[in-house]
Order: sequence, then C-alpha cells, then structure tokens
Amino acid sequence: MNDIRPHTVYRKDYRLPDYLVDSTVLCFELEPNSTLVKSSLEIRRNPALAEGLPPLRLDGVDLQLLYIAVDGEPLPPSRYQELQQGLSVRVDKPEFLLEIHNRINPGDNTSLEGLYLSNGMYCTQCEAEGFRKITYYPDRPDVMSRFTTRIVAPPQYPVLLSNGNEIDRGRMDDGRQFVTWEDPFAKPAYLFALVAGDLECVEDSFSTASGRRVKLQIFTEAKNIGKCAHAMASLKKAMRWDEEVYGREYDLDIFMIVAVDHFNMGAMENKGLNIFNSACVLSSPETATDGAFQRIESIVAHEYFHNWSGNRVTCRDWFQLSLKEGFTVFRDAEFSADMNSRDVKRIEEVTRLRTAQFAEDAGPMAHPVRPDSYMEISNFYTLTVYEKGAEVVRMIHTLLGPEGFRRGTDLYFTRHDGCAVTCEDFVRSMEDANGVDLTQFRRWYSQAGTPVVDVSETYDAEAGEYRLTFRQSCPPTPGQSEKLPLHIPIAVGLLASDGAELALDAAGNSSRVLEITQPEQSFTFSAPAAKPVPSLLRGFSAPVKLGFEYTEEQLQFLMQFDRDAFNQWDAGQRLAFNAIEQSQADYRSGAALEPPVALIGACRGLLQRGSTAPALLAEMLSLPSEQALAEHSDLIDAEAIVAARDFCRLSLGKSLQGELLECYRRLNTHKPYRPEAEDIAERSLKNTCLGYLAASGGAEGIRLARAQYLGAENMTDSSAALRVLVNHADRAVARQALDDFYQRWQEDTQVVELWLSLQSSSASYGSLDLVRELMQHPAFELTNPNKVRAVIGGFANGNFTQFHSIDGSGYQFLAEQVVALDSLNPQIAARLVLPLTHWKKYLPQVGENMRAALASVMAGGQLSADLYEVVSKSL
Ligand code: 7MF
Ligand code: ZN
Repeated sequence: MNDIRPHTVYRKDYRLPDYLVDSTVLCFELEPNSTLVKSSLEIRRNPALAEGLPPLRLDGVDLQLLYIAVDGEPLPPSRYQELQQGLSVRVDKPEFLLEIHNRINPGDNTSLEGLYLSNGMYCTQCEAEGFRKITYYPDRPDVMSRFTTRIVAPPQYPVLLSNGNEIDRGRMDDGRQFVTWEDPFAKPAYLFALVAGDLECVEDSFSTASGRRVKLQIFTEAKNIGKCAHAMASLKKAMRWDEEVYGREYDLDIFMIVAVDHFNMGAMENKGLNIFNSACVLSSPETATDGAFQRIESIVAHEYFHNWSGNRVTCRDWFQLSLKEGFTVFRDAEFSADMNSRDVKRIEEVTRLRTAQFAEDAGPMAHPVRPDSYMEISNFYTLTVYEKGAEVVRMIHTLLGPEGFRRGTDLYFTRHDGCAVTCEDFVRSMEDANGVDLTQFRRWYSQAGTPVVDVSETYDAEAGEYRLTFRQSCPPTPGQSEKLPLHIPIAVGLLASDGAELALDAAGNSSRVLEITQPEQSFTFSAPAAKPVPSLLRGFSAPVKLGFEYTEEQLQFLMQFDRDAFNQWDAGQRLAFNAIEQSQADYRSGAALEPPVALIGACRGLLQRGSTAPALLAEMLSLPSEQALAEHSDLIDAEAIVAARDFCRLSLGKSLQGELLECYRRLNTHKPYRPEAEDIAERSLKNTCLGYLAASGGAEGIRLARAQYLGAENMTDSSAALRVLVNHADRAVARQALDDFYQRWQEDTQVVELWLSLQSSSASYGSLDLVRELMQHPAFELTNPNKVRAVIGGFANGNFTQFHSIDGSGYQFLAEQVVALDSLNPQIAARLVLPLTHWKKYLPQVGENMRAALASVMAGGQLSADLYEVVSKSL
C-alpha cells in the first residue's frame, strides 16, 4: 500500500499565484546521465494579491539542487527548504532575480515526462506537469513568462531546438556547440520544449494572409526524411483554414515539428516547436494506411490550431483543460470534415464517442467536462474532456449558427489574448457576442453522465397534427446523484411516406433544431396528409442516448430516404444493434440463431441501388464493434456478444456474396495511390467487402485476400488483406503472410507497430500465448509506448474474444503488465489498466475475475499516483 497517499486537488481551491515570473532564462548543458540546468527567473509579487510576502513555492520532482541565489547572493540554508516535491523559499522583497542550478538524468527517464532520451535524441514533454522534472518552477498554467533558452551540447547533437526564434549560436572552447532561442510570447511552462539530436529536416514556407513569410520545418532521423511530405502539406492546409474560418494567423517567423519514437501521447503543441509521436507525423503510400494519412492530417492541424486555442489563450488551471482541448478537437474535426467526407468524419467521431466516451461516463472514473477534482491530472486527458468537450462546443455552434459562433470566438480571442482563462470565460464570450443566455447550457460543463432522451409520438389525423414528446434524464455518476435538466439541441426532420420531407417552419426548412430545456417537453407539427416518420437527433446534434421505438420498416425507410446522411447510417446501426441483440438473447437461451433478415434486406438494397456514396456505404455496411455492443448492454456477456456478432457477419457475408463480390471486383482497380477522399472511400468499401467475403467462410474470400496481399501497391490494401488472412485464413497461411510482411518491413518502425497490433487484436490468431511471444520479439520494447499500445493495448482493447477469455487469464496478464509498466511509465500504466475498471458491467463471474485482477494491481506494491487513482476509484 502507499505510504504517501496521493492527495486530491479541488477546483474550488483555486487561488491566484502569489508570485509572477516576468522572464525565464534557461541554460542546458546536455549529458545523458547528468544534464546541468541553470535558470534565472525574474520574480515579482503578484500585484493582484494583498500585502505581505508569503514563501515562494516552486515545484520540483527528481531534481538535484546545486545552487540557489537571490539577486546574485547564494541563499543560506535557513532561507529555503527542500520539500517532497519542490522548494519553499523565504522572500524579503517584492521583486528579485532567483538563480537556480540543478542536475537531472534524462538517460534514466523512462516516464517520458520532462527531459528524456529517445533513440539517442533529447526531447521534452511538459504538459501537464512535466516542467517540474526539469527545474524548480511555479509549474502552473496561470504563471506565464517570456523564455530564453540556451542549449549546450557535444557535436553529436548538431540540431539544437527550443521555442521561438534562434538568436545566437556558436562553439565553446571545449568543442561543444550552443544555440540560444528566444520566445517573444509569454507562455506557461507546460508549453516549453527542447530538442537535441542528429536530425535532418524538410523545409517549406507559408505566406500568411497579411503577407508574412513563415519558415516551416519538419525534423526527423535521416532514414525518415522521405516520410514528411503529407504532414507538411497538412500543416499548410491547416494554416490556411484557420485564417479562412477563424481569421487566425500564425504569429512567429518559424514553425517546427519534430518526430520522436518514444512519446506518451499523439503530439504536443509547444509554442513554435510541436513535438509529435513519429506514428502521428511520418507517412508514405507504401508504409501508411489511409487511416494513418487522415490521422496525421487531423493531428497536425490539432496541434497547429492550439497556437490560438491553447497557447495565445491558455488555461487558468488544469480543471479548465477542455477549454483548449474540447475547442481544439472541435476545430480539428471541422477542418477534417472540410478536407474529407464530412459525413464519414461525423460517423467516426460519434462511433468513438458512443463506444468509449459513453463507457467512461458510465464507469467509476466518470467526471464532468470540467472536472471538480483530481489526484493526478494526466488521468484527466480523457474522452470526456476531449470528445464530449468538443460536442459541447459543437452544440454552442449549433445553437448560435456559424456566424454567431464566429462572433463568439472573435470576442473570446480579443478579450483573452495572452491570458490564462476558464471555460466560463469561453461561454461568456459566446453569450456577450450574441446577446443570448447560456445559463442552463453551462450544466454541460459541470454535470457528468450521458443524458438519455426518450421520445414518443402521437398523431391526430383529424387535426393533421403530429406531436413529439421528449423526456430527458441523466443517470447518477460518482459524486453526483441528482441531475438537473440540460439545454439540449435536437435537430429533427419529418419524412412523408414517399420519402419527401415536410416543411417544419414558415421558411420551408425541412430540418429544425428543437431546444429541449425541460424534463418533459412537447412540440407539435402540422402533418396534414399522414403520420410522418421522424428523423431525430440529425447529425448527432447532442451527445445523448436517444430512445425511440422505431419499427424495422421505419429504419429501412430512413436508411433509404433520410436526407441526413448521419441518420441514414444511424438507422442502419439501430437495425444492426437490434439484430445482434436478438441473436445474443437466442444464444443465451440456447435457441438457434436466426439470420437478420431486415438487416440483410437493407444492405442488399444499398448494394443494389448503388446510389449511396462509397464512403457512406462502407460505414453503413459495417456492424457495431464488440465494444460498442458492450457499451449498449446492461450486463455484458462477452461470449454472447462475440457469438452473435460473428453470426450476423457470417449471415450477411453469405447472403450478399454476389453483391459483395461484384462490388469488390468493380473497385479493385490498380490506380496510383492518392490519399484523397474519393479514393480512400473506394478502398474502404472494397476492403469492407473483402472482409465480409472472407468472414462468410468460403474459399473465395481467402483467395482474393491472398491475391490482394501479393499485388498491393499501398499499405492500405496490403494491411487490409493481411488482416483478413490473419483473422480468417488457416493458421499456416496467416503465419506465412505475417512472416513475409515482417521480412519486408522490419526496418520500418510504423509498419512494425501495425504488424504487432494486427496480431494481438486478432480474435482467432492473437491468443494470450501469442501476445506473450510477441513481447519477447526483438521488435518489442516495454519502454516504448507505441509498442506497448500495439501489443498489450491491442490485446486488451481490440481483442474482445481473447481478452475476455472465461478463465480470467487475459485479465491477470494485463494486471501483471500494468504493475511492471508502472515503475517505468506511470501514465501508460494508468491508461492500460482502464479496460479492467468496468468490471461491474460484466456478468458476475467474469466481473469477479476482472475485479480480482484489479485488486492484484493494488497489492502489487508501491503504486504511482497515476495508477493509484484509477485503481482505487475502480475497486
Ligand atoms: C488530436 O491535446 C486529438 C487529441 C496533450 C496530449 C494532444 O494536443 C494534445 C496535447 C493527449 C490525448 C490526445 C491528444 C493529445 C494529448 C490529441 C491529439 C490530437 N495538448 Br494526452
Ligand atoms: Zn490538444
């Protein structure tokens, strides 16, 4: 058990900082195991606070203090005290220069927070609280300072980077080089970055709307220099888009991106020097899938957009994280929607939200978009803060319209430029710019849990009136038993029996946003001819669970006629959920499973009509994942979910073999690869068909997959075929293809990651024994989060069948790995353990195995604060 039990931080305890730091001058002398950090801080008593000079508290973790001086005078030990996680300094004047020297050990830093080494290259990760592992500092986002950074390193590290502009460089007498950087914008310490290594760079430039030329550089190891083009193109698109859609220009003369292999997350928006997980920046047609191309485009944009939503206007405290993250996810989602298929992008977002965020909101770690407390802030970089936070911003956009929203963001950026602010400030800008009252809407920030909106209808044929009644509720979540009604925008349309849409207002619009504010509320529409079919929650206009008793006929009708593509898809998903849930019930009761006739009919119609865009069609033909089905269940029966879903997939593949084959053949052309929307859509549909053909058990699917694997000229087609072989071919065939693939790509880190995850997440191939074997493979590295996510994460999150093996072996395995990882990298350990935390939702016997595995983590010794928080809240 822990002796230093991590303590809880509360939002209500926020206090202004006692001292401000006007300037920060840093000097790094880089050595793998003993880097010297010298800092000079111009410190000033915060004028906003009352009289007196309280002690100056500085954060510091794993630092060796060498020297401390005030205004050039070394401090006697009586003037300062080393604390558990920092330093307390007695202050005798309101303004002074504080100098500190300390040593750190980047070579031994496997937590990947602070300064560390990745493949011989120095890099940093400071968000949220990593700067305190570099030097003593008030490490909180509301302390903003101008940074000057000098980096001194031996000649093996020719590239020395930090934030802002290079102002000096040279050579020391001892042969070491130095470079000095100056960032003209005041920033919080979490946006600090440093990189040193033997790197090459791709260079380009961008002319801003006002005509300034910005130098763009992407740095990576020499072997990857050919994999930067797509990220560079994405960056330029993002820069233009932010000018056009938000009127936001870039503000420095240089913008740099660096790719590193060891990284806890996707990427980081450090001012002028974004650092990326290699997997989120490097690509080529031969090595990256369409999904990777799209992910790179959106992550490059996300980090770039933070320059305004995050850096120029930052967070006052970490409870406000969604201020920058929810907003920036909304911005990158709209960017991706504009660059690609808007409908497919929305479907992907909603799928992620419904599958993973809804589960989080129903689990032991549920929290509001703006949390009230935390033990370890890294645990709150969650789907709720990011994705639900983005949905909250999207609802404001829906309520105010695009112009009103833009007025709001303009006011927000003008009012708060250069400041550290709150979610409340964001909402107030939206209100003030539009003259609206969002008092009730604010509850979306404070109330956790997924709201449920149940809808019922009545039709008065005589009066020609159709009435919809909405009832909203929200289940209790930890610490919040009672919920208040929310302000929920629900976009609706009404379809006549011929598929035409009724006009819902005087202007003749067929879509209307209903604003639900009461626990129960009705709306009446004129429908003189006949009872219409409602299309509810169009475009997923609010992050809620919407209940309406549709008949199978109505769902098939909406799949065909709804003008809202999202709801066309959603109608198909409802049919699929119903079918698979019926099969689950039959499986449990021992009855014979019945083919899902309505679903098959609907899919056949889609394939035969050929009128649905390929991108949407591929989505519409895809069944909900096991995870999505689990989230939908009151009590999860993993075995029944797998059996029912496999059965439906098999039935669809068998019944639609002709149509699927025809579609596959038509799309299986050998066009040169372009990662553009139409081509991506065609590959997606083609590979969806191939998956069904192979899943339906015939030899033809496997034959086609082998041919596709051998003939593929891009990674999308090659990996899709390999996936089919791994999941559906004989073990020997799968093994042979996997070996061939590894032989060909073993030098490419990103492809090897794909190769690992393809195996660990395979229901048929990825047994626990295989996963253990993969962990012994030379390509595996327990200190590399991408490899851990590929093998262990792929198994625990992507391999429903094997992970939930009835004997609990999958759970015990995960528990062991989490304990081993915790001493290396607490953030990764705390994320990896999450699948076990939902044990209460599983059938009792299975859930008990999960709980026991969690308990064994708790008993595993001295846990990090990260892991302790997650496990203790879940037991
Ligand atoms: C797109 O948010 C969406 C989300 C924090 C690290 C990147 O820019 C970030 C960083 C985590 C989880 C998800 C994302 C990021 C982080 C992310 C990246 C791209 N400020 Br943790
Ligand atoms: Zn972000």
